[in-house]
Amino acid sequence: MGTANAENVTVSYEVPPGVTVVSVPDGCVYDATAATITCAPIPNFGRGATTNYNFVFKAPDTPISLTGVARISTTSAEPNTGNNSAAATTTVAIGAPDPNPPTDPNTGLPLIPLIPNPTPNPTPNPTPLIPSVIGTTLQVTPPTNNRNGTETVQFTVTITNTGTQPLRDLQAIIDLVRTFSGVQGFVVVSIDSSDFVINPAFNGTDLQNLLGASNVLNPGATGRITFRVQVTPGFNTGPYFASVTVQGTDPTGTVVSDVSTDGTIADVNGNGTTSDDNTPTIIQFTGLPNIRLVKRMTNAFRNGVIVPGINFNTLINDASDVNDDAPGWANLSPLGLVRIGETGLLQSGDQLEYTVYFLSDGTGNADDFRFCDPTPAGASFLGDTYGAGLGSLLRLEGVETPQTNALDADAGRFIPPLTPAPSPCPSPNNPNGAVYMQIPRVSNRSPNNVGFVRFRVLIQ
Ligand SMILES: [Ca+2]
Ligand SMILES: [Ca+2]
Ligand SMILES: [Ca+2]
Ligand SMILES: [Ca+2]
Repeated sequence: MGTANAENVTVSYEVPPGVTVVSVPDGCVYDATAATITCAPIPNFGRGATTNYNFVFKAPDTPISLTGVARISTTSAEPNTGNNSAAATTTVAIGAPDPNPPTDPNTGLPLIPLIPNPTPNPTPNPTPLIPSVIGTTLQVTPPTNNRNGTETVQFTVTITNTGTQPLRDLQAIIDLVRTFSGVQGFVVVSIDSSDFVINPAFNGTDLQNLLGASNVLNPGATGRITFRVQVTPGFNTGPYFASVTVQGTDPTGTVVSDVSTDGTIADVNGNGTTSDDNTPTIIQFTGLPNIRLVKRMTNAFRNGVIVPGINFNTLINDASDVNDDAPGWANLSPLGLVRIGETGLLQSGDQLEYTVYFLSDGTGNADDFRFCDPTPAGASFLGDTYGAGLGSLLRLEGVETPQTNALDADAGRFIPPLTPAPSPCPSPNNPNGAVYMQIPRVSNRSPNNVGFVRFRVLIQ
């Protein structure tokens, strides 16, 4: 660190994966998300001076090699800034025989020194280290779909002091940018608590503290914070994973913290500590469905053979229709004719094949997809085109399946003329009959977001 005093000396420690942080000394804060402990800067650190920090960790039950990295840096203004930071790596083999392991006198837990110090430290540690005494849970409601591209999700944070001492400077922190990485946008619309002073400026982005200053949580007490976020998920409907980090300071100055776990019980596994119950809370948006239909004539038959002179293998972009040239048709071109121009090409007794293409291109799946196509006047539905009693063909998720005309287990049916036809059929009187499909879900994800319904009519 050079020859002069060092200013603003900052110490941080990268916690090894797998361990549970039990406590950190006064002035240091554990960020569970970053798995890093950061201590308050020392304004002026004299040349030749030493200090040490003790962190208490609980090792996993199974043998493991734990590697932690301590870093120290200074912002001193001096010519040679290349020596203003340093790092030290320590590796501890958990489970290896150690005849004389260093332990904390209060907790009996092993101590991991921040910086290996070959000389005995003459200064006794003045701060007794105590186990964590805070626990938190996070619940969310299923998002409310506002049907305008946004969905509102309500979070409830519950914080409990399970220890025997009051916790001051209580805080709860959530990074919504990280939580909702991938959405088009979000905005915090409310934050409330009947137990704590909240931070009304909380926005989840640059202001991530849910609580205001000077909140105290007494031993055995529980408090809640509720906030609502309006999210514009776009096509990334989730799942998303949310966690809140809470912390408080006990009367000795020790900062204790906990990462939330899903649900309402902070110590899910009932082992007396909350630091090993950190299951993220899952948020799944639904998005908005959107369906496009394009109907085309795709073949014509006379006496069992194709009527010559008509090219159905054509892709037509109807200028009056915005649906037939949507980008989602890339996986299934809606080939066929909108109209047959030359009169006399088709005649009474010919069979005309229709194909109604469908595309699901909303931000959410199209659930309970219902399709109705009434038979046009001057024509009659042919009920055995794809086999006896199989009058229509459904292409769904790349598979073409003939559909029975009956109302049964498959998706399709033919509703005979003058039999009442349900929505979305335009006329309940159903004068000429109608092809009807009911599909539980049409995915909005390629390639399963396209398909068609095909059938033939007899020209009268
Ligand atoms: Ca926890
Ligand atoms: Ca536990
Ligand atoms: Ca068009
Ligand atoms: Ca059927």
